[in-house]
Amino acid sequence: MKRIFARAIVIFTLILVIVAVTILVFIEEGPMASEAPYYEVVASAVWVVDGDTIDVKVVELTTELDPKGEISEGTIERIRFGGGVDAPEMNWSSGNPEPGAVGATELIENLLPTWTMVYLDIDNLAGSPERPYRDVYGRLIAVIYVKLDGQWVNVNAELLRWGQETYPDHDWLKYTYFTSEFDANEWFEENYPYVRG
Ligand SMILES: [Ca+2]
Ligand SMILES: [Ca+2]
Repeated sequence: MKRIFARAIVIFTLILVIVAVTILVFIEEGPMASEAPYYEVVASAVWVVDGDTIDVKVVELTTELDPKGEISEGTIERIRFGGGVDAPEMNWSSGNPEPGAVGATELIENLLPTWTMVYLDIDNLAGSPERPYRDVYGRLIAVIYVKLDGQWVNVNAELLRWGQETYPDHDWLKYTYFTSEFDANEWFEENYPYVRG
């Protein structure tokens, strides 16, 4: 009787271990994890300029890009968030930021501490044939992805969602009239994978 009891405990323990391991594996690889998004440039975050602009150091081009875009490894680039999104202005010179500007900047700083690896989907429709991918200030237009605890996150979408929720008076989609590869409306679709819950 004692031996049967001991054997039952062993089997029960084994089952517990198997269940625990299964749960752990599921948490690691489970529904939280998402497939890598498409991107063309891997870079390292250097500096957050404001809620919709960051500086990065280009690490690697993962695909061939138009040489007229002049994106090359090892250079510092200023990235303007694509998809028509806009964060309020910091107004550095007057020291009088618009409502939501400081919060937006802090949101991006928290998502992208210096040297965070970022993955850029460059806006292939931005700029001109002579000077593709860039706006009139020479900034690259892109969607910025970052991997947070195994979850791929679209930083542009995070900014937009946070902004519309927290500062609804600001026009967070001010620049959708620009020709763009990206449609920010897709980032609000129910099954859109690259946003946090
Ligand atoms: Ca802005
Ligand atoms: Ca692209």
